[in-house]
Amino acid sequence: MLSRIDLRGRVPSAAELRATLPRAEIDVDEAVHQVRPVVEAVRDRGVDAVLDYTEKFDRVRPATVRVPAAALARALSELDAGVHAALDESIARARKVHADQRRTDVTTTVTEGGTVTERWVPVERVGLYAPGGLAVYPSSVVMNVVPAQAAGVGSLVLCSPPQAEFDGLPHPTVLAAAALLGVEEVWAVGGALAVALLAYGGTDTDGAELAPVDLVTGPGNIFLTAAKRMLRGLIGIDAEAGPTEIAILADETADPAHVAADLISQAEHDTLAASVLVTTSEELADAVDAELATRVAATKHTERVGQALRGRQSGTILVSTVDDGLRVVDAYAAEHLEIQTKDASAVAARVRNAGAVFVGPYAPVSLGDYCAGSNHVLPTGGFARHSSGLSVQSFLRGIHVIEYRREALREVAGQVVALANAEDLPAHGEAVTARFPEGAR
Ligand code: HSO
Ligand code: ZN
Repeated sequence: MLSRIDLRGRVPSAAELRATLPRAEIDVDEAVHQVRPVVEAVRDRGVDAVLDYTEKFDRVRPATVRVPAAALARALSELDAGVHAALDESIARARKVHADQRRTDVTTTVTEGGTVTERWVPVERVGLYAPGGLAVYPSSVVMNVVPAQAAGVGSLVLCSPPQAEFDGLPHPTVLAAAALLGVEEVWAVGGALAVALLAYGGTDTDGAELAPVDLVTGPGNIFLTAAKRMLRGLIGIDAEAGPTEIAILADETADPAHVAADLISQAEHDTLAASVLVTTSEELADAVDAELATRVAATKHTERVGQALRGRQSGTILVSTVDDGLRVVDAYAAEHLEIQTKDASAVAARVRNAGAVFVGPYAPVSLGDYCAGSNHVLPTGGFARHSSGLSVQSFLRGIHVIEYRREALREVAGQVVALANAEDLPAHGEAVTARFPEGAR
């Protein structure tokens, strides 16, 4: 089922690996082209444009874009008891982990009377996005809201696409998750429209105001990503999210049934989702293929999963050693990386590039999707080489606060002047010497 690349006996360079490894080609710039008129319409005509396009894209025209408080309360009261309990657990675990991520301010005494403090300040107003589309994502509400709240963000607004079958409200489980987390401001708007409305703000049909936000986070389709890329600067954004990816580094000790089940679990998201197995064992690769054949036929979303696994973005890579496998997974920089080898912890400790690492036989990616306590909004498309997943840090800015007394400034006045003159910016130096009319030394 999975295509194969045999790298045994040779270890390509990182650059060569990047070119060889399977990966979906996603053209966000082309999508920017397509969303530009949509974003500009929202900038110019606000909620009217949102509603016109929503009617076209989502086949529904909500009476108001802002979700009424009563709808949130109703969604929570009607939430299935089992799902309610599961969301409670997911929220509690995520809160536990994210509370520990809070940064403390650090003051460094550089010289007597001269200090620099790094002060961590939450972003003031944040827009969070939970996608609709092929699935429903209350878990993404949790993964966005929990770190923002733990960071101390004062003003949070959640957007999720309106659903025709729910009278233009977002999915009730998404609303219930928002209510459970204490989010009161929810707007029924999806994709590029949501990003544009969050960036520019707008006035609802009943006069309710959506104040523009400073930062937008959360995964979505390529059009949402394109709008984020287009509006970056006016707003901050998290790492661009493409189709989901799982890579598994496995040796002969891995259980092929587990490996196959995990590869399928993420293929279930999207026909463009990537499932990549990197293994030292040809026997394991064969056994995983056999498992996939029966499991894909038996799973609910057979079509979608089959397409994702057969797509050019998925495949098996055979390597000679676990060391070579590490080189491969580092070059790939997966959103999710599972380590299913002997001494999995030691192998995992050597990974350099991954959005999140799942260690050993009992940490499948779907644990992290819902209930590990970790965040599931993670960098895809190789962005893990330079970006992190969502965390409390995503919602904070570090402000340097500089406090120098007179003598501390005098001490370094000559150096400031020397550097200012070296840059041919003498007025910079004069701003210091002006404070010492008697001469700096
Ligand atoms: N695996 C997805 C998150 C998710 N899975 C939500 C299920 N629901 C991207 O990390
Ligand atoms: Zn998932």
